[in-house]
Amino acid sequence: MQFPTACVLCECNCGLEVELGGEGNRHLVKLRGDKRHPASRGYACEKAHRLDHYQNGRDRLLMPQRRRPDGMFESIDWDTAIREVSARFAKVRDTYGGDTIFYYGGGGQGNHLPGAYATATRRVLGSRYRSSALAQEKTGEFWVNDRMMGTMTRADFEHCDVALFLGKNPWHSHSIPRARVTLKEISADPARTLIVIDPRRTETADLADVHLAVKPGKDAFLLAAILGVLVAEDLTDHAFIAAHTEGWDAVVTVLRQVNIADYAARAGIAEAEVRRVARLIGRARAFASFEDLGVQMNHHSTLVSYLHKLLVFATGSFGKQGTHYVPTGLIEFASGASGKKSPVVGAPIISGLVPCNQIANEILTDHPKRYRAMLVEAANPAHSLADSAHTREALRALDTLVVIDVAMTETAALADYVLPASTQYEKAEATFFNFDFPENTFQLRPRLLPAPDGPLPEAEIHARICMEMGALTDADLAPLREAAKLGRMAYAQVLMMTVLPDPRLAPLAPIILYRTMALPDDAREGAVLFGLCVKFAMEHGPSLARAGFTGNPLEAGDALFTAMLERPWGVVFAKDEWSDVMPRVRKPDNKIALHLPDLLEVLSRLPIEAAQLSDAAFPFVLSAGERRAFTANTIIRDPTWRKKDGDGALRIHPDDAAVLSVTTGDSVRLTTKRGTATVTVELSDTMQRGHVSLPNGLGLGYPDEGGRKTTGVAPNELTRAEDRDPFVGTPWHKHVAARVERV
Ligand SMILES: Nc1nc2c(c(=O)[nH]1)N[C@H]1C(S)=C(S)[C@@H](COP(=O)(O)OP(=O)(O)OC[C@H]3O[C@@H](n4cnc5c(=O)[nH]c(N)nc54)[C@H](O)[C@@H]3O)O[C@H]1N2
Ligand SMILES: Nc1nc2c(c(=O)[nH]1)N[C@H]1C(S)=C(S)[C@@H](COP(=O)(O)OP(=O)(O)OC[C@H]3O[C@@H](n4cnc5c(=O)[nH]c(N)nc54)[C@H](O)[C@@H]3O)O[C@H]1N2
Ligand code: SF4
Ligand SMILES: [Mo]
Repeated sequence: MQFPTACVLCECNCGLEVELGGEGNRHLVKLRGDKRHPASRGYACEKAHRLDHYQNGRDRLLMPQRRRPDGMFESIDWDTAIREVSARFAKVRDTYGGDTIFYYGGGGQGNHLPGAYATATRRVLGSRYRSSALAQEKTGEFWVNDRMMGTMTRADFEHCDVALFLGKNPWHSHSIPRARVTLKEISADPARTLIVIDPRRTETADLADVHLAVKPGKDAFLLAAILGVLVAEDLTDHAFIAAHTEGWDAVVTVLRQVNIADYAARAGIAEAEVRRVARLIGRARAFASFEDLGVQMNHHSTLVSYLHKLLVFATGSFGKQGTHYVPTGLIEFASGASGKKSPVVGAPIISGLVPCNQIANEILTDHPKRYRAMLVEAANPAHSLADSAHTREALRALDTLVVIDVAMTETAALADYVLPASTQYEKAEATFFNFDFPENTFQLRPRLLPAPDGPLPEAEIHARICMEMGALTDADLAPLREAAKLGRMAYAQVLMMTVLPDPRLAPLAPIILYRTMALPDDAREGAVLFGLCVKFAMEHGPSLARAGFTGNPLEAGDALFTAMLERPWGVVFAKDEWSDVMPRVRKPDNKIALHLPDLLEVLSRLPIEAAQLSDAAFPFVLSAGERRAFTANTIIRDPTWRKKDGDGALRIHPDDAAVLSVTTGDSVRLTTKRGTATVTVELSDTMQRGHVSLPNGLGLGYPDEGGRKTTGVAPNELTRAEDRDPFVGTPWHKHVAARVERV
């Protein structure tokens, strides 16, 4: 039997058909791309075939763990765990205020439902501050987008004629549906052009028509030079700029001052190549582009995000097929700055998230509003945040650390309580990372196999905590349970009349739905989606109707939810028109705001700023955390899942290796301002001289004969929290000053 589910190793969540087998029928033995999935349409990369290493990891947690006074963990039963965890949080809340309880995580690449249920727990705890990995990658882009458009954009690579990947290697990291198919199509078509800006000759660059091997960290110069050419050679879209934007004149004034030859040289690219690329982009029929970690975790990251957007808008590459669009999401999760600041260091909160690089600083202080307790769910900050040693110290300094995870992670190892979650194949799950256009899809994956005795789905854990803390009683739930027996419409009406208008109950709606809805057992954790479907129907009726879900919001939302249950391989929930895009710009008269004075100011003094960032004592630039064939954050902990690059080698140019007299397989000492590590090298002429790279997701401990063995280097043992963007605090993980020495 083949069951529909999805791959959980990257945000694409390709639809899969899976056959179970092996011991107890608990192994994912045969996996293949599911043709019925509306976005991935049968596509899957090589990683999906290794998913059983996730489902059947050896460091799986089966019982709640409590730290004993001697520092060791002991197993406890769930009643004790829920009682004690609730009491510990209540004590922190009642003594110091709920705003000292910090929430981190809420989802990973394949699971976003925990975060939806956690909103209830956060409310009960009075917790106000939170963060997730987005605040160390995407918040710069969110901030720029919000100021320019009040919303976000994505790009239509399937229909573009010129594609640009900026600091992004979709061959391995994906992030767009069926990435390799699309890349190969663009590459093979003589009428289409693939441009890659990356210091390394990546697998994507190998397919490209133009590869600009920018000097690490110099993208701001390169983009400024490209924009300078667009202006100097009059390659901009005057009609678009006049009709749909504000503030171009101020931008042009600065762009005219860009010394194109000098900036191209600083970026390490021949001026003629810069001009060629500017012309390709300026004359494109449909230009689509994507920026990612290579620039978002690098010097001048917010400035680069801004320049990148200017490139899109100056060429009118927005709102028509093959260009950029504003997707219709089931929920909206990206927003800008609220003006709210973090309580201790006053860091800007973007999209509701405290910058990751400031979290430890918010704890390691005697400030009265320091975070005292933390709930971490589906994330591994002790490994993924900058400066692991500093993060560990901060996590240890908390009164209470509770971790909800499937495995004994680096973060769980520091916790006071670890609550074992069922895996993503042992409960219903979904993600909200669906951004396609004009049709957007959503997959509610039903449970594939039962959880073993012990672990619980997060929905259940949050429900128990909320009930234990007295926020919700059986009396509150009784009317809904009764209504559920009468069918979904009757149920929805009681929900609308009794729960939503009640300020005490409304924030607990996710838990109430989970506890009272009549649902098939294998989709129970999907309950929260019912509320989201109805909310979506209220806000996006026309998109939903075009996708075939009609009626009043309750009927249309219910029809969508029903379709999710009936089509577990995925549903098209929104159909849009390209003409819908422009009106989605949430600015006066729907006009895009091109003039961001603070960022333009940085641009005008770029050479001075850049000079301050170099450091002669460290001749190498380390990209700490590259995506490779067998990396998937820290989702799979078993090192044998990797078919190649088992230890996660340090890639280095052969000429640099020759100077050091080392070759592939040798060990070198890698030193940064933060730490030092011994690592195996791999010679690779895809690297530039002076640039070395380490993969992400390595350096994990895993049970081995006679103890735990760590494989590879954890990148954040080598990074510093202060190396971050001055505006929004995103880290510079792709640009770590380093030294490499022979051992
Ligand atoms: N296989 C795999 N896929 C993944 C993941 C994974 O762990 N493994 N993780 C997922 C996640 S969470 C994310 S956020 C995405 C990230 O996806 P990507 O951003 O594509 O991933 P990276 O490999 O970290 O960085 C991309 C590129 O930036 C380049 N780069 C380094 N320095 C510079 C620079 O100065 N300028 C420019 N222009 N480029 C530079 C690197 O050479 C690299 O090719 O991947 C997702 N997909
Ligand atoms: N130096 C450096 N640091 C980086 C990066 C880099 O490129 N370089 N990349 C950054 C980026 S882009 C990202 S996205 C982050 C990723 O880092 P994190 O956001 O910390 O997340 P993951 O490593 O994906 O860890 C996911 C966790 O979820 C657990 N898990 C899996 N399934 C379930 C489940 O069903 N329920 C629960 N409760 N837990 C589950 C896994 O065991 C794992 O512990 O790392 C960031 N850190
Ligand atoms: S790793 Fe990403 S691209 Fe590969 S199969 Fe899984 S979800 Fe799809
Ligand atoms: Mo990420």
